[in-house]
Amino acid sequence: MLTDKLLTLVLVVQPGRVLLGMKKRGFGAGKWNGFGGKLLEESGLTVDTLHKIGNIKFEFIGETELLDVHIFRADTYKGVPTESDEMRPQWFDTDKIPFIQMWADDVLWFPLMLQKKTFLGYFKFHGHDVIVEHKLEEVHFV
Ligand code: 6OG
Repeated sequence: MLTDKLLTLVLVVQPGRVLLGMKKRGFGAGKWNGFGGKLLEESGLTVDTLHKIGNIKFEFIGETELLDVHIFRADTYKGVPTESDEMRPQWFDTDKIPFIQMWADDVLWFPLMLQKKTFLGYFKFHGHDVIVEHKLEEVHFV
């Protein structure tokens, strides 16, 4: 049986650039990603408005937890991106996003995010690197 684990992911997106954090420990360590709600605070930032842009469910073969990740976009923020024990923030030009050092699903949905589209997805992973099955669709309500 699969149990759902709810998680959030926040991407700060500005014209031509996106803020990512290098996850230093825990789940996804060694990968660039958006920020979990808590990690956004830890990185020295606050955001005013979060736009809900997506929901992706991740299944990992052999594991019983289904990650139910709710994805938000922030267009403005306050504060200075600051390294914490868990995350090292860095801006990337939108044409130089380091997909090779990111979760394999990101290359598929980042283009939708950058076009301000909203989407629903499901990804089944074998280990942490290989996608064996996926669905991704643009929707108008997330
Ligand atoms: P913490 O352990 O930091 O929560 N997350 C994923 N993000 C992407 N882009 N792809 C995935 O593919 C992900 N699986 C989880 C959700 C982990 C953070 O990582 C995100 C959370 O923001 C498998 O609390």
